[in-house]
Amino acid sequence: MEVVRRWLVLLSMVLMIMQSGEGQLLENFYANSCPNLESIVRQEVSTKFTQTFVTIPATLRLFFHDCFVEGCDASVLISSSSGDAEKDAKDNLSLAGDGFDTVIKAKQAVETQCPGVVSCADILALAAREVVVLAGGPSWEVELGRRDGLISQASRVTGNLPEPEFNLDQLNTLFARNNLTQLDMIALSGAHTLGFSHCDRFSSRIYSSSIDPTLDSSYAQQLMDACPQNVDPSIAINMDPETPRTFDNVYYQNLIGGKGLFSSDQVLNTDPDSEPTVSDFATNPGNFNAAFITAMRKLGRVGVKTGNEGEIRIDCTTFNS
Ligand code: HEM
Ligand SMILES: *[C@@H]1O[C@H](CO)[C@@H](O)[C@H](O)[C@H]1NC(C)=O
Ligand SMILES: CC(=O)N[C@H]1CO[C@H](CO)[C@@H](O)[C@@H]1O
Repeated sequence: MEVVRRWLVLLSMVLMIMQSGEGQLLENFYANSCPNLESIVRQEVSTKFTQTFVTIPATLRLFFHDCFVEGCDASVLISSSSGDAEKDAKDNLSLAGDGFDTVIKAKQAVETQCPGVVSCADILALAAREVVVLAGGPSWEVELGRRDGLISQASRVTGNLPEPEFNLDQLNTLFARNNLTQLDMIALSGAHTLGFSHCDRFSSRIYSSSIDPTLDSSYAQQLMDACPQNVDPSIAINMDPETPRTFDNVYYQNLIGGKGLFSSDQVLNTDPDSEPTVSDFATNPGNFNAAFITAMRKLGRVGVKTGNEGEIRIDCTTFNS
């Protein structure tokens, strides 16, 4: 019996090592090492939110940009004195500073209780969940155990983020590279139910030789009023014209009404391949929420570093050494 018992102990140890070696994320990763982690992050995010609503869209978008460049490893948070880190890339110019500030503050609060234990990448993943909940969206369990990356370069952003002019094939190709399906991509695009866009990101739809025919005409007029030609480039408008501060499925209803702000939004309804999903999400908020949760958890697995890869950054904006 003793021999069998020893074998079982050995076997379970081997299985544990194999599991950690496989780079699996776990929901209870910090259960022993930082048991109050989730409540600390929740507290810091809600404090930041009482200061500015921008906390919500800025943090959600920051998570997406982090994951699509080098994987979800907080590479987007690095500051470089020479201005060539990931966040300095052209595609990142419009990332709102409040998303960075949210993660930096939450990390500082976490460090006081669990120094050197929790990655910035995990704090960003938790903060992204918190802001969705604060906006009235669904909640979910966040998988944890990511390590912070050691590379952050503006030049490595090129080609890894979607452009607002993308068609369905281009969107699907880019998301597939990140192990995300068309269904995931349509659900994640629902994040555009929140937040702001600068006028230049869609002005070609209203100021070319003809107005984009997939735009509802009164919405097109509204966009021209808000964004006259040669407008101050810092002007930004709501991406969801109906319920801009609520995480809901109105984004999909807008698409059906010709009120998708970017071509990459509107195409989800005009392309017959994706239209049935838009129609489903527009009428069944529960289906949208479930698909969004699945997709956010999958997004959170993209390119993650685990085990002894990368590092646990002390200051989210700089590499440890
Ligand atoms: C499907 C392809 C996507 C494209 C082409 C796209 C493009 C854009 C663009 C051009 C902006 C406006 C930025 C500005 O002018 O300030 C924006 C904003 C935003 N995007 Fe996306 N995006 C996509 C997917 C996503 C995903 C997957 C998420 C998150 C899950 C996301 C979250 C956001 C949020 C929350 C904002 C508002 C940011 C703010 O108010 O600070 N986007 N997106
Ligand atoms: C996609 O999934 C495969 C199989 O699990 C994995 O090896 C690969 O690293 C993943 N790609 C990304 C970008 O996460
Ligand atoms: C939020 C943030 O840090 N955005 C930066 C993106 O990159 C430009 C160019 O370096 C900076 O000016 C922004 O501050």
